[in-house]
Amino acid sequence: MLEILKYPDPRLKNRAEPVQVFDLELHQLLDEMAETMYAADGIGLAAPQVGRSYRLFVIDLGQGEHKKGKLYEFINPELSDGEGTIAFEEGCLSVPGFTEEVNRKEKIRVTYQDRNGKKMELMAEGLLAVAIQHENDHLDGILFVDKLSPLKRRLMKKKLQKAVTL
Ligand code: QAP
Ligand code: CO
Repeated sequence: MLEILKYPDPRLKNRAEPVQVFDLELHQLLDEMAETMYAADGIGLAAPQVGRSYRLFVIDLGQGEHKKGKLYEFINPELSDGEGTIAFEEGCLSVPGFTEEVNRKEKIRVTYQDRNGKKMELMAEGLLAVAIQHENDHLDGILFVDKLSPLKRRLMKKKLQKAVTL
C-alpha cells in the first residue's frame, strides 16, 4: 500500500508534471493508487497525495473496499465549460477527520488520457464533477482547505492541532 501524505506536508503544494510515458510502471501506479484509495475508504486519490508529482488521479464514488463502483482513471486532465454552482461537504484523505462545505461547478467537461494514452472526453455533473474538480486541484498543489474563508481555515488548523496533541 502507498503512504498518503497528510496536510501540511509541503509536497502537497507542488504543481505536478504531465505524464509522458504510458508504460507498465504507470499501470502499476494506477493500480496501487486504486487499492490505497479503497483501503482508506476514499472516493478519490491524486498522485501528489502519494508523493508522486504526476498529473493523474483515480475516482470511485462507490466508496471503499466493500462498495466498489466504477473506477475512473484520469491522466493529464483538462477541465472546461464549467456551468452552475454546487455546494458540497468535502473531505480529503490528506486532511483526515475534517470536512467543510466548498462551492464547485455543477457541470464540467473534462478531456484526459486513459492508461494507454488514448484521448478521452467526459461530461460530468453532481458528485462526479465535484470529485474531478477536487482531485484536479491536487495536481496544482491546491487543497480544499485552501478554498475556505480565513476564519474557517483558522478553525480548521485549531481542530487539526488539537487532534495531534491529544
Ligand atoms: C475527494 O475525498 C472528494 O476525513 C475525496 O477521515 C471529496 O475520499 C470528492 C476521507 C468530496 C468528492 C467530494 C476523509 C476518509 C475520504 C476523511 C475522500 C476520513 C476518511 C475523503
Ligand atoms: Co483530496
